[in-house]
Amino acid sequence: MRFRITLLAACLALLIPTAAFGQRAASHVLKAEVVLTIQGEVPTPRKLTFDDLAKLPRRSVQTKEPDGSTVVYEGVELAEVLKLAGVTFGEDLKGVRLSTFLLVSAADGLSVVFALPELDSSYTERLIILADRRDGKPLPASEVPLRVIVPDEKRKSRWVKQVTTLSINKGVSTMPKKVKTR
Ligand SMILES: Nc1nc2c(c(=O)[nH]1)N[C@H]1C(S)=C(S)[C@@H](COP(=O)(O)O)O[C@H]1N2
Ligand SMILES: [Mo]
Repeated sequence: MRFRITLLAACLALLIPTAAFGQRAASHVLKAEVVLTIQGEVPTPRKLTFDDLAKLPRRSVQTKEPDGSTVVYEGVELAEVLKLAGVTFGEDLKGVRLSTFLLVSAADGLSVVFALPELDSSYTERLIILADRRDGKPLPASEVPLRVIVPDEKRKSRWVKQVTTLSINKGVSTMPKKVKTR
């Protein structure tokens, strides 16, 4: 009996610090791990970790489920993330740049298109975010590490789950010539 208790105590003594260290190590690895790649026609392609994203302002949006209940998603503004790779908005977003587009890709292979003005607060009040929390909790496993939230978009087809990559693609526009008049 005594031996068993000693053995149990020894096991616990060994396990507790190991578990605590494991947890610390795991959360550290998660924060330093690349969660998002920004590539394509951007001035500075980036590989971002959660630590990089944590430096951006937090934004939250309230969305409606089909049954009428509300869900609050929280994360960072998609345009702010693209700015980390040198993508510019506002006054700069006009002319030939209006034919460039963002492709958001997910771990399961889904890729979805957004036009840049859809993300730009100088064009629209709608705030499209890359969320990492839902109703104050981490995203469900089916949506991690990041999900695009498009408030008020009635169909959720572009609410991409498990986002891995943002790529900016060149459009086909050339500088517009003067329209001919007679
Ligand atoms: N990665 C990924 N995201 C995705 C999809 C998908 O197939 N893969 N389906 C989309 C579609 S068509 C819908 S309707 C919504 C469903 O989201 P919900 O489970 O929150 O209702 O997720 C969207 N996001
Ligand atoms: Mo869907």
